[in-house]
Amino acid sequence: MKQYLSSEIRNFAIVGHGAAGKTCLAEAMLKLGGETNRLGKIEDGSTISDYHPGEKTRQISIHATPLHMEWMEKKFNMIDTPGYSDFIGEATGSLSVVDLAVITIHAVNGVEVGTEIMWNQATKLGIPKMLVINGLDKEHTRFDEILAQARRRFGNNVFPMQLPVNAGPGYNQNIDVLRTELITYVNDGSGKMSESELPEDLKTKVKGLHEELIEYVAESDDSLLEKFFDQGSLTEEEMRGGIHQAIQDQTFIPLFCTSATSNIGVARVCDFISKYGSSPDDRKTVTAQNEQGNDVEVFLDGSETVLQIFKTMAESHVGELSLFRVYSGSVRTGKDYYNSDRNTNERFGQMFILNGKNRTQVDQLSAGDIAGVVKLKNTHTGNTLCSGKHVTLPPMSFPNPNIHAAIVPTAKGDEEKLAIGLATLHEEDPTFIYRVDSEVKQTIISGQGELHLKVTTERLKRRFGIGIELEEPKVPYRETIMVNGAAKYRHKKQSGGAGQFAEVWMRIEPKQRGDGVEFTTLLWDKMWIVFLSPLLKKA
Ligand SMILES: Nc1nc2c(ncn2[C@@H]2O[C@H](COP(=O)(O)OP(=O)(O)OP(=O)(O)O)[C@@H](O)[C@H]2O)c(=O)[nH]1
Ligand SMILES: [Mg+2]
Repeated sequence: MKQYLSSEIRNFAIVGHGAAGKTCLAEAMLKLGGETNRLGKIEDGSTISDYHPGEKTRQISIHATPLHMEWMEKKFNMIDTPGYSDFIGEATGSLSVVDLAVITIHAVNGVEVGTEIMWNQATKLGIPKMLVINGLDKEHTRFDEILAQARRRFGNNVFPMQLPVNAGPGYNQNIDVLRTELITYVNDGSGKMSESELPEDLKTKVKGLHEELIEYVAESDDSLLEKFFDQGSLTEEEMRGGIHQAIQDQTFIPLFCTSATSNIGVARVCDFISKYGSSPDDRKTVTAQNEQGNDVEVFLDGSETVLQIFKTMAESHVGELSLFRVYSGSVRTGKDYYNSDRNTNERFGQMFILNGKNRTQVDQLSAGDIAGVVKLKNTHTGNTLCSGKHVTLPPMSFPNPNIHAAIVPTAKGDEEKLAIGLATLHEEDPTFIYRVDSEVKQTIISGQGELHLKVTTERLKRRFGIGIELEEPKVPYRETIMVNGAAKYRHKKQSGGAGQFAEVWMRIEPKQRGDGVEFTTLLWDKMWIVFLSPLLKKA
């Protein structure tokens, strides 16, 4: 595999609500890119991206899957992410290492909660976005409504680069707004297309939009604006830089139309990403910290290597792989890099680029590229490795867990296996957390939702051969004093000799929450008065 320059790389994540067609879109791209010769189906469990057993049986994506292909001499590093909210950490983690978010919207359901979450996350990370309305071959699609909805939610700068001509079963034509032409796709899944002149009625439909697009682009650059006033229009060539800049500035959010399962419209999405999409050159610097804890800039064209591990995968067919993105310099097999988070050196062995479970060996990578390296000794997700001055890139942020369960091995003596299994799964998925609670004597696992815990514990059983059961986590029983109370006890004993007599008075009063516990004893002649304040310590 050739070594690509940063300007030739397109790193993007395909994100969106569950079942919007992200995996099918990735599959159609891989078919176009020649990485597969048949369009795999979700229903058959035959897509390149959803290859894990849990994904095949449930017919949903569970893991972020790195994929790659070449399109118009550009290397696409794409990450297909799950849309199901339980696996949101996979999607947010992926967004933090790409330069473009391809947000997929369901052509019938429109903008959904997962669409908005991904939009907001990409915005937070400062990543440019493009939208794809997918599934336009379905019945009851609502393109115009969804476009209006997207504009309401995401802003009027959402702009349709294409319009579907015959949405619904048999869909195979789009209007290309940039070129004002009709694109007709062959309905055989090959993604092949032909361009022709627009019929008169469609020409009028698209005329206004085309002019709007030129104005948008002209406004992104003064010299283009001048040309626009001189010539009254702009050619596609002249618009190229303007479109790229407008996407970077997010003054313009392009929207595309596809049917991923029939490979309609996908080729134009690839063309667009290749010509106008972000490359690592658009994020030339990242801020890291030096050993003294001061901010320092890491430059893409720097000569020393800086890379970050964004995901760890440990699977039977690949062994343990650490996926990384290079932020500066280049990376070579056989070289040592310093892990600044763990203060240890790591020798880089074999490196691979992946397409689901298929891997291709690479020996050298340029800044901006993404790949995996086989088992490192002591490196974990989020760690920075470097060759020059020691720097640490900001840690990746993951959502907090919101559901908990207690896990128990069914066989005696499996406790150690369980500990190793839980540690491995946490390493692969930082949103899966475990801890041993010594108070209730249970091992508590935590995650994003019931399905997340179910899927993760299934992997624990499958991969580590441990029989386990899930139980409700116990709640430690604690009490507190809420109201005032008083009691009196009299002790009297006269069984020969000197008699015994005592009286105990006790008063209990609540203190302010968090003020702790206070015991006061007053000894008063033969009478003891005991004041007890509440047991508020742990309440
Ligand atoms: N008719 C039609 N069905 C589609 C299209 N794209 C996806 N589907 C179907 O929609 C379902 C979900 O597709 P996926 O590609 O798994 O969707 P996803 O967004 O990857 O789903 P998650 O990763 O689980 O969030 C599957 O049954 C697909 O066959 C499309 O363009 N047209
Ligand atoms: Mg998927």
